[in-house]
Amino acid sequence: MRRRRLLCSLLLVAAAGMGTAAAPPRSAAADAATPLDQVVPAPASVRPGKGAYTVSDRTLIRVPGASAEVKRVAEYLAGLLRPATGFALPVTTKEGKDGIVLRLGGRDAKGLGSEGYRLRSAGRSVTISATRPAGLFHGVQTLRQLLPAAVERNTAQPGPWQVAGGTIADSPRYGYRAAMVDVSRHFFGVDKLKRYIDQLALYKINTLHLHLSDDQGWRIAIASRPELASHGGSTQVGGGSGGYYTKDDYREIIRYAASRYLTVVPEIDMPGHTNAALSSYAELNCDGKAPPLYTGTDVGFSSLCVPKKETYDFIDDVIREVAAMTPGRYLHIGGDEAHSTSHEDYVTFMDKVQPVVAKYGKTAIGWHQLTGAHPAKGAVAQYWGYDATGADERQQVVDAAKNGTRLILSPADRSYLDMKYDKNSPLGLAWAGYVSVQRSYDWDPGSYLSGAPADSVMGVEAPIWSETLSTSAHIEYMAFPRLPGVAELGWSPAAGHDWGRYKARLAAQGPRWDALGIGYYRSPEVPWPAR
Ligand code: TNX
Repeated sequence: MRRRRLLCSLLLVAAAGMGTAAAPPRSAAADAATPLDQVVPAPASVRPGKGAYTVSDRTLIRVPGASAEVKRVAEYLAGLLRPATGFALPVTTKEGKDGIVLRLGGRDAKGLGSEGYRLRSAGRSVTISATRPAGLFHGVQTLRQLLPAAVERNTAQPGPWQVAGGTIADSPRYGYRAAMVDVSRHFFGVDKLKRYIDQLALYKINTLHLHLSDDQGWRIAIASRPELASHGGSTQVGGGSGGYYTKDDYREIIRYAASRYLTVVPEIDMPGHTNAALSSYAELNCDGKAPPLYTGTDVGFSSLCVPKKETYDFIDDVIREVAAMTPGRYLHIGGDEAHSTSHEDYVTFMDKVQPVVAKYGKTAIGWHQLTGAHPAKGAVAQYWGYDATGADERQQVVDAAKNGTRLILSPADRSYLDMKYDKNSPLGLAWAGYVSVQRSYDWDPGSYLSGAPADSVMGVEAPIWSETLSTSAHIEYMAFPRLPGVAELGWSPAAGHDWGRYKARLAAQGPRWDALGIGYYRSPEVPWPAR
């Protein structure tokens, strides 16, 4: 099998090489310009046109009559393009028909929703129109992918910098397109999160879910409960010093994510996955004794003490402070794998905690076990089951969806980026099986949970649990090339879903990741161009 794969990829490489050598001579424009439909996620609609726009040393980035926010998007675009092109690319509010134009409002922006955009490219200009700055930002990501991969390098490259002619009209299938990082099992500092946020933005992900607490570490400073961070955050899987975000760190993550049009969803996991908290405050334990910190990778052994009043004082403090620091509307309360909490206690606990989330102005998200209790009105359940998930458990989720609970889909055997690709993966876990690149892409969120109303699906998420991952390189090796597939499921219309065509588009992202310094897994399922 391995030899066959190796042979296959050698043949592909050989074929790619031959193709270039044997191709008839073409104009530089045709060679350089990426067809408008060759981006990830696939745009909702593409109309190819004539000619190509060339970014040059005379190109202006125009933001006619623009707000400060649109100017920031324009400066972001300029910041992306300047290093590799070597051009000045000044941002100007002057009207004009040439250059790169970012336009808020106008006829072209109509009907594309709060995140959609229209991109028109022709000989003299590329214009991106949107009703909201988020749409302009997503349009900028498309424009970026239409330019050669070398545009991602941070030193001057030869070009030419051409954008194929035509029109893209694009808007997302789902409003919730998330990636999760488990910063508890291993801590990832602010700079590492910023790096990942930049990578998520390239694929139009709009939500960053942070798994901030678990048995191995509490990662967010809570002023009324200082021991949570100072003690509970002081280690991680395998030992070592762990870490936590100060309130300023957390605000900086939120600010940076917002600058890339991502909203942060904080998760405080409870009543299980709480050893770090139980170790920090003895009163949270039914026996009043604080357990030692934990640096292993077992799950399901810890629980807050459900009958005690102290537990709810604690939860009020934590949710109040986290909610106050979080501008987004969602607050995730975990609720998974509470194997050390009786079912009765679990239901009691969730009945008491959900109103606290509402009291502080947030909407609760829980892992799908919440549907086995009484999900509050408006609550969201995040499905993380897999093929082996029991029919009853699935049915519970489906029934809740029929009763109005909205769903986020992150099936473990599809979208878990911490699952190994195959038996040779040096990192990751395999409890949900191996998750190949095709497997992570080849499913439909709209029909995945049969019986759940299609409109109960709020979106998709790609979580990355960090039991085996401790560096940005680890995250990137597991996320690339699977993350873009989940991003496409969240953004692109179901009608265009096609693994065969997708893998060709995905392959073209490889040189971009090389330029960005992303050490991705060169899966043999994908026809990567030769390096
Ligand atoms: C299950 S998914 C968990 C996590 C683990 C993960 C590892 C979920 C809600 N709980 O505690 O880290 O598996 O893949």
